Amino acid sequence: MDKEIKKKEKSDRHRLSLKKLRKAIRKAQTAKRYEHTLGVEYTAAALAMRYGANVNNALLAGLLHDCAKCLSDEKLIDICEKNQLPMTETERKLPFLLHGKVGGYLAEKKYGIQNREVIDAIINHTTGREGMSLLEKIVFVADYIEPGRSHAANLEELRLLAFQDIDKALLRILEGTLAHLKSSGYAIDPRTEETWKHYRSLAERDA
Ligand code: DGI
Ligand code: FE
Ligand code: FE
Repeated sequence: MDKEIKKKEKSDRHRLSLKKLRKAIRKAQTAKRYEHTLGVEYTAAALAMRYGANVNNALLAGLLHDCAKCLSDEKLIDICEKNQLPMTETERKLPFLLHGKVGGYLAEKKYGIQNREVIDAIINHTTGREGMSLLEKIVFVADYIEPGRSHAANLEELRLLAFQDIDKALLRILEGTLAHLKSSGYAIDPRTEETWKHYRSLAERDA
């Protein structure tokens, strides 16, 4: 078969599977959450174009990042216990923090994702982690700046910064999130704090 036709068929298959996945995710989420999901999907793709990451992986990770967000606390804990996914103390206290980890698990087992980078971007999208890949940073930032978000602090500035310097945007989002969590008295997952310290020290080193 002609090489070009083969290539086209391959990309069409991919588009079809994105379409099917969207349908499945729409069923698994509330209307509002699904709207946020599409916002993250397209924003992640735009950031991938800007920074030279794989656009299809960005679409997939954006689409699936909150695939476990609409599960109850009990269900999140149950999935972790039944599948030997380790839980931290903070996660037991605040089970919503598990939706990344469980989301990564479901992306692989339920939605058939095999790409490790995509799965990691889903797992780490709430707390971040030290040494994030470009795709992980993209999903983390897209989650915060997508067009449907309206209550986050300094959104306009951060939306611009995200397309100028993704590391600076990442650090600013972490700073803002931690300040908000601390002032509201919420429990903080050690990973959120570690991510912030790691990227702050990198920024200081580069200054
Ligand atoms: O699922 P989304 O709402 O789209 O976004 P997300 O997965 O980034 O979750 C956002 C919330 O998670 C946001 O309100 C900040 C919060 N968060 C992030 N790290 C921590 C945290 N909440 C607590 N209590 N502790 C953390 O360490
Ligand atoms: Fe989330
Ligand atoms: Fe989200």
